[in-house]
Amino acid sequence: MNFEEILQHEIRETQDSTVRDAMEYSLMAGGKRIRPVLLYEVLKGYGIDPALGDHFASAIEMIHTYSLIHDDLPAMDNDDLRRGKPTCHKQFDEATAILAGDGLLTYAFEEAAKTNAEPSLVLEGIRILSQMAGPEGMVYGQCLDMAEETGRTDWDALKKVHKYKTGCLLSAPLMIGAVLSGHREETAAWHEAGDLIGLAFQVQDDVLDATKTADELGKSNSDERNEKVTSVSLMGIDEAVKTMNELYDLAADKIRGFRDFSSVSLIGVLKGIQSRSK
Ligand code: GRG
Repeated sequence: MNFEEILQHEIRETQDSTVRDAMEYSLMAGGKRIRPVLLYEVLKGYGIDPALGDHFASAIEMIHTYSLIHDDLPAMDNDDLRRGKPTCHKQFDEATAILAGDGLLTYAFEEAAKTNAEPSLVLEGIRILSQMAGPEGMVYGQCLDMAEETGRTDWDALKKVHKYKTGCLLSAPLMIGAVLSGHREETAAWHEAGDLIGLAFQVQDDVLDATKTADELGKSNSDERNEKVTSVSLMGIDEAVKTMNELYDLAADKIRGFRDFSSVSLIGVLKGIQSRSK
């Protein structure tokens, strides 16, 4: 089964319900699957069969999708368009979208626990996933972003928001890949690589938001509507593009430095992300 088939199969294991329809609707709406790809690439780089990461890759994509569903809700960014389709609460209703997010978040941990590896490695992977997604990670970033005083005031504050809100869930697959490959001692360094990728990815998102239409991106630009400070509004488009490229280069340098790791393929993927158009 390819990754799309795995995701669809796993979500259909849950009870037949409107919430399952909503989870499946958002999960299978055509995301770029960057986080799963990062996990598979770390396993491959360490010479491990990527199939070992199937359940964690699915879990991370479920958590990512939950975060998008909840972020789009009227109480948060109030967006109508996601992955080129009506957002979950527009397609279904608000209560169903809240439950779909809750369902994806919870089911993700059952999914991760199915991993057929040494139990202590699976447990450490689950701990990392929880830490990166929860109130020490992505949820903290979202909280910083929502608060006037801790939100996007200047570049340092913006970097902090992105480190948690975006970086943590991009670090998780890298760190979990290292753990499942038996390189637990490298998780802190992979976290640093993920932070760099996260910041680069977010600056790139700001550049794309400033230069492309909602139709081209398949999502609405709520930062502009909500008058949020972004890297482009702070430093201008040319400087933002320069910063983004520098950050991707720093991430690639960091990845080249890992011992016993064949970095060519992951760096190729990183170059692909750097040249993305949505
Ligand atoms: C609701 C707890 C909670 C957190 C929400 C993910 C998030 C935090 C907010 C979404 C808005 C945003 C700009 C997040 C930054 C991360 C980001 C750029 C997400 C989009 O990721 P892609 O481009 O999306 O990988 P696809 O659709 O391709 O999977």
